[in-house]
Amino acid sequence: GEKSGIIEMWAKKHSLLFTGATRHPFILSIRDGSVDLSSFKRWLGQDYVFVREFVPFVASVLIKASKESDDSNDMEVILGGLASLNDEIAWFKSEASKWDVPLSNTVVHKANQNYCRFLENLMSPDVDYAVAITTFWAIETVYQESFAHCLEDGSKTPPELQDTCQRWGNDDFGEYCRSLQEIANRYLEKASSDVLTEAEVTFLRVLEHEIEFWNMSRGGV
Ligand code: HMH
Repeated sequence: GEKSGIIEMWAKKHSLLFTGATRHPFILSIRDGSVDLSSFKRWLGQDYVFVREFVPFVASVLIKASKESDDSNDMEVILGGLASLNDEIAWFKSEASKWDVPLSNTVVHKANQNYCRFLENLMSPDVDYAVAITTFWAIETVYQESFAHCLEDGSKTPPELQDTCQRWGNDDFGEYCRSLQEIANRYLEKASSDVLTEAEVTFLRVLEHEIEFWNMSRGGV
């Protein structure tokens, strides 16, 4: 059966916040079909900005992996993640033109700015690989679990939003998230207690930023 690692333990320990990020009212509104399309468009424009900031963060994780990793397959997993971000940026451009969402001169909302600043701080070479890979896992997993929920049997996701949900909710993306989880667990297991504390706190910060991002998309401040 599945071996339970530190990541699974933290997800259980902080299940209230984890569920807050992966079952947010914005996601539930996509799933039940009641989503306000102006909210969806706001999310689309803001997430494009976020993803462009996410690329250098993932590149910094790749650099850490290349220096510290004892398993050459880690690099392939992260490199695959970077490659799919290349597709993702192209997808955002075509999706935005479909929805008439301008991608230039986007006013970046406060929650998005805060999230991007948080990522920027984590790009420092001083940040431990275990912390960085845990962060990367958490960011991808929130989207995977959120959008997969909108594709489950019984969901009433509007057809025009299916493609968005598929992008992060598909099984291959789920498999990729499990690979990141396996890498994170492996490094957390050999981390010092200080690094473990830092990784756990950073995981919680990701969940909070994700909730704020959904709140912003839904039309909060
Ligand atoms: C805010 N979190 C946010 N945007 C994303 N695209 C992802 C996670 C997953 O890549």
